Parts: sequence; C-alpha cells; structure tokens
Amino acid sequence: MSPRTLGLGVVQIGGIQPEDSRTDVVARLVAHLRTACARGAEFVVFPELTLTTFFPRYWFEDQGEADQYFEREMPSDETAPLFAAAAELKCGFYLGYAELTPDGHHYNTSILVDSTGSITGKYRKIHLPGHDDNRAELPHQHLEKKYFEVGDLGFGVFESQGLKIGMALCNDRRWPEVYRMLALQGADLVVLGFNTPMVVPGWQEEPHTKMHSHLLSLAAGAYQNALWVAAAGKSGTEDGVYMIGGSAIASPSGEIVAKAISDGDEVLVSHIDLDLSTPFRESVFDFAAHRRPEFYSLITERTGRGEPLPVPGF
Ligand code: CDT
Repeated sequence: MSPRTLGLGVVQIGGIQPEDSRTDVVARLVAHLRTACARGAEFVVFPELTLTTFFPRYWFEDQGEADQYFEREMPSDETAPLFAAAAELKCGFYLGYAELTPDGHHYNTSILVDSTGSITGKYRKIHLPGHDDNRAELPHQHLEKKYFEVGDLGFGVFESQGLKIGMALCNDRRWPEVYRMLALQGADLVVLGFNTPMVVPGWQEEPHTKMHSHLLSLAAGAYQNALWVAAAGKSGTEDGVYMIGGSAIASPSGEIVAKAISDGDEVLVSHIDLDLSTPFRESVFDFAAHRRPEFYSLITERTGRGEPLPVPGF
C-alpha cells in the first residue's frame, strides 16, 4: 500500500494593523497560498481571526463598532479571491475569522475549504479566554468573552480532500480533551489558528515559557492521540502588542517537524506521511484495546462504593 502523503502548508502572518484593509489582507493570503502551493502544498492553514487585527484587545462601548471586524458572509466580495485561488491552485485551506450570523450571533469561527474552493467544515471556538469587563487600566485587554459566544457546533471532524480533519482555535490547543474528542472521531489531522500575546495581563506565565507551553501543547496533543497537528499564528507586533508566533507542525511521534523561525510572515510546507499514525494507533494508543473510559470516573471516596459516575462527552 502506498503511503498517504499530504503537502501541508502553515502560513504565519506578521502583525495585521488596524488600518490594513480586508482586501489587502486577502491579497497577502493569496500570495502566500501561491508560494505554499508552488512548494507542493495541497492544504494550507491560516491563523485565528486572520482577516483583521486581534480586535478583542480593544474595549468598544457600542457593539456596532466591534461589528466592523466581523464577517456577515463567507465568502464575501472581499474574501472571494482566496476561494478562487484555492480552486485555481487545487489547494484547500483553513481560515479563522470573526463570524456574525444573520440572526445576530457572534462567534470566533474557522472553516475548512477544499481544493475546489467549497466550504466543507465549520468550527466555532469553545474555549474563549480572557474577560468580558472593561479593564481600562491594562495596557491591552483580552475581551474574547465579551465579543464572542461559546461555539455551538462541538468539536467536529470533517472529510475533506480525502482526509479526516478536526478543527480547533487557539486556546483550545491547551486542553487535552479537544484532541481526544477529535481523535475519537478518527481525525488524521487537527488544524488550528492562534493569536498568543507575549504578555497577557493576569496570566502568570513567564515570557520565556510561552513558546515552550505552546509547542508542548501541540506535541502532546499529537502524540497522545496519534495524529498530526498543524498550527498557524499571528506573530510580531500588532498595534503595539507582541504576538509569539512559533507556527508549527507536530507529528504523531510528538515531534515538532516544522516551525517558523521568524516573527513575520512565513510559509512552512511539510510533506507529511498520514500513515505515521498507524503504528501508534496499533500499539501504545490502540484506543479499543487499552482505553478504559468505564473506569475513569470511579471515585470511591465520593460514592463510598466505587460506582462509576457519568463523564459527559467521553
Ligand atoms: N486567542 C487566544 O485564545 N489566546 C490565548 C491567550 C490569551 S489568554 C487571555 C492562548 O491560549 O494563546
């Protein structure tokens, strides 16, 4: 049997400034898609909230002002060139953006687009970090809880371009159950975009460990679930706030096989062997043979009898 390979691109985007127009950003993404495809990419991952600056750092009294950062349709006139380029190049992509639905709901969303330029999957971010109150004393805020509702689509795996692709967004990558939910649905590959500021007021993590915990999350998710993980971030200074970057690809062996080395726009392409999952899924992480979810909730101290308690979602 020939190996199942994929030309996998990850596009890191240096800061997007408040004055950058959607049209300019989309032209930048199309150029990077062309570069990735010229290097053999068949599928490319773009960051979270790719089309605008990371606006949850701003407090807007009026939601109408924040709505300028949201997309009401996808594709729109402004984003259509990216979909056309995907179809022309026969190269699918993952894209994160802020979604405003026709009935007025706000989500931090990502989509999968296949090599014909058609949308094949959608995810709305579930782990929304930060706060929803005005902390005007801070140098910058993290208001995802103010501007977005918790996603209502669950953690889905989608068939696209002959692969099973699971989606997540940014802070989701730090939660082990996200990868496990996707692995239990048979994902070959988990894709995610991120925006991680180097300094988050109130987040007690030393700056030098930020990159480590980011890469650790990707590598652990990949290894413990025997799948590939590809993560694309914003990087560099965005409206005065430094984002960590470190866009990367992690293999089922838990190794970081590609990583951005700059804090600007950077295109990574790896030719990955999807079947590298198989030896892990047939041995140490053979879920059917070795997982014991029926025992995970045996909390003898609580019931006194060792009875299983229900564990939602697993
Ligand atoms: N965008 C996003 O989810 N960022 C978070 C950092 C902010 S926490 C207030 C992350 O986990 O990278």
